Amino acid sequence: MEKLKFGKSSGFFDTFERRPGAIKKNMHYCPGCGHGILHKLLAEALEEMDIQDQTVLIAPVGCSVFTYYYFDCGGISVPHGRAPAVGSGIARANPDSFVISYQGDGDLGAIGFNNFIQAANRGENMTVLFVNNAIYGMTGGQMAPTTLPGQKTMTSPQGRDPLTEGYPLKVCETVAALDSPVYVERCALTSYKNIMQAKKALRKGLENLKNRKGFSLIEFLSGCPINLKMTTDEADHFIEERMMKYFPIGKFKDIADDRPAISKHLGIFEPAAVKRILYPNRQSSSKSKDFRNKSEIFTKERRIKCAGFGGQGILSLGMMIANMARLRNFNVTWLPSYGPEMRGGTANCSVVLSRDDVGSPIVDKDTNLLIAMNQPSMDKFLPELKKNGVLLYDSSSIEVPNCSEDKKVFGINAAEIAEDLGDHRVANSVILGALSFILRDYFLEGDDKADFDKTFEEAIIDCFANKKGIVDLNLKAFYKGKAAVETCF
Ligand SMILES: Cc1ncc(C[n+]2csc(CCOP(=O)(O)OP(=O)(O)O)c2C)c(N)n1
Ligand code: SF4
Ligand SMILES: [Mg+2]
Repeated sequence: MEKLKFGKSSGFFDTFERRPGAIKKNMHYCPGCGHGILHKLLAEALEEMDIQDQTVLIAPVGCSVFTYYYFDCGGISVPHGRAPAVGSGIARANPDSFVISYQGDGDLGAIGFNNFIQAANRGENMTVLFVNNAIYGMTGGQMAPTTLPGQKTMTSPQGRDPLTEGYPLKVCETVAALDSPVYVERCALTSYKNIMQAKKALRKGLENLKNRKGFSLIEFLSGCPINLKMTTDEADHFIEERMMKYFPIGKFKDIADDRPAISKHLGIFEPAAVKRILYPNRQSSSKSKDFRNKSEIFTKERRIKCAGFGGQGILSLGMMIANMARLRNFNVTWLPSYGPEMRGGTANCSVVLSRDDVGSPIVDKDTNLLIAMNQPSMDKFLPELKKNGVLLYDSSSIEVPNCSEDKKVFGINAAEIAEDLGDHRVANSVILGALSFILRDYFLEGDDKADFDKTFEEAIIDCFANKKGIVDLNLKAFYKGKAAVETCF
């Protein structure tokens, strides 16, 4: 008899501090969502098998993208469909780790199918947890590779027509036909009996990881009541009466006991060469390693957020600022955010520079400098600007912000200046020019005033080192930006 548990498993964090906003105790899943049930099973298994410290849980895009909010184990978020590729790297570079790839049907069956099937065929030491809810949940209910014939979705309003869209992808059946995988089972997250079977299958998949048996796949037929426009009971009924007919539950393959523990060849691994490629030593040409800018402003950690639309060069803008800091011997982090949740919206990056170690690369409150290049970014990030913080924005497209007196606010028509220079993509360098002027006039002291123009120039040249053709245009944009802001203030 299974022991009933009411407490929260220590496979989860006590409170979900990584979750933004005020709610720190509950998950973000809708009522009746299969992800919530599977999360509970997984957290309990991690705790009971005592494998939290070695487990790396990889979550790509989909409703389960935020697993790192919840599980107290290693976690990596990866681009859509790429978990089996990243997992292969981890499993090979660190064979002591237990790699779990947690994927939805859109992620695994559509954009990521080749990554998935190749990892299965190579027999990587990983266990894939495949949540099949027959729909793209996160994006609002589009047809997935596993959507049933006749099933209505946003993108199949007349019902999936197999003659046009093909038949649903039978993932377990396909993987079971390969030689490498050792364990393949399909379960359903519906009745108590089915959930207990899912629990057993999950344990088996994790045991296989522990024993290095290679590739295991467990599929979980799962409810997405909100997108199916059903109650939770109706969604369970849909799984049991319709999905299970097409996707029968049961074990498709279990040959783990007959397989020896695998040991993959590591290949030639030269840590020094990897370091050289990833972190080329680009020391400042004009300053020694001991050089320190003396201005007061640099005595504290500085937290910068650059934000705008994708395609506006936001990430390069942050990179240029980070480079500038590196060239003057600051410790610096640059963290891009592409917004996995949806297309469009804001792209942003966080830059933190400090003379001491940087504690966290995330800038989500207490921003010292906000550079906003579109209205949504301004609306979203202005509340995070600290007292006495500096706001620099592109006045070509953003309304004059309504912010408290304690902020220093600078607007520059960066997009228009960039257009006049013949390339809208250099608006980021125009902004950088404005920033250089603002720093020099308001925050730098003594020799630093002259040094900083030089630093910005070096940073631009460094940033575009591989695209020499556009260095001159960006330098021109930089000086235009500087001149423009000089005449305004
Ligand atoms: C490269 C890329 N393409 C498309 C998207 C949009 N997108 C986000 S989630 C998703 C589908 C997720 O469906 P599924 O894997 O079934 O997960 P579920 O939310 O149903 O659990 C898509 C297409 C994206 N974020 N990135
Ligand atoms: S949209 Fe569907 S898959 Fe996503 S959390 Fe809600 S029920 Fe779960
Ligand atoms: Mg799905």
